[in-house]
Amino acid sequence: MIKGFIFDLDGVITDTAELHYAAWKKLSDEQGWHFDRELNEKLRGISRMDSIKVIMDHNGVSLDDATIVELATMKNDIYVDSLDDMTPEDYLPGARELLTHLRSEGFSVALGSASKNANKVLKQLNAVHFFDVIGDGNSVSKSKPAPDIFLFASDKLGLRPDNCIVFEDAEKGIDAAKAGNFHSVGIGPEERVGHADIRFDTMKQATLFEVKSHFKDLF
Ligand code: B16
Ligand code: MG
Repeated sequence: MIKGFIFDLDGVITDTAELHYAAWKKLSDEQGWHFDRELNEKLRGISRMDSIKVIMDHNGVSLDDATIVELATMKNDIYVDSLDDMTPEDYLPGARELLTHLRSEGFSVALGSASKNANKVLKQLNAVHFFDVIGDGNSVSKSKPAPDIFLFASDKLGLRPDNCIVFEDAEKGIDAAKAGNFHSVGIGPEERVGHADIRFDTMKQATLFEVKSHFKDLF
């Protein structure tokens, strides 16, 4: 039976991808690196340190570890500053409605995000009260496609993975959900999340009614 829901943050609750893009673009321009939206797509759902390595590989750059950390920190400072402008108007359409509905029906709800800034994002959105457990980039060391962040969340909720549905917008996020034996809902195009148990183009379509209709034997 489904008792809990675990949500990714960027691309599911809110679209911070655009802010990550602007911050990586500023850093890349300063470094003389090529960075565009196509490359930004490859960073969806992966950690900050993995992200900078993808950008460096793409540019044929190699640097010592201390410099890599310094540059990733510069990007993060730009990103965190830009979060100040985020408001409760910045939920992806349908996300707040779904979270409200889950609360009113008494489901357990957790966050399972790769971001180390998830708490700040949730505060800006005024979304903290929707979550019983917050799993973020500080909770586990192995990032998606490893299932660790979702296992952390289900464990803290006191639920087995097969009692939980994971919402994810990233290919590696769905891989992680499957690796952990969670049910999965993909948000986005077929080529990205077509391997989820069920897929919606946007969160607006992913209502509790639709989700229950798909997983009807589990409710
Ligand atoms: P930070 P999610 C992910 O969020 C983003 O999709 C990814 O682009 C970012 O690199 C990662 O968080 C780490 O974020 O630099 O804030 O720690 O989709 O897992 O909610
Ligand atoms: Mg995401």
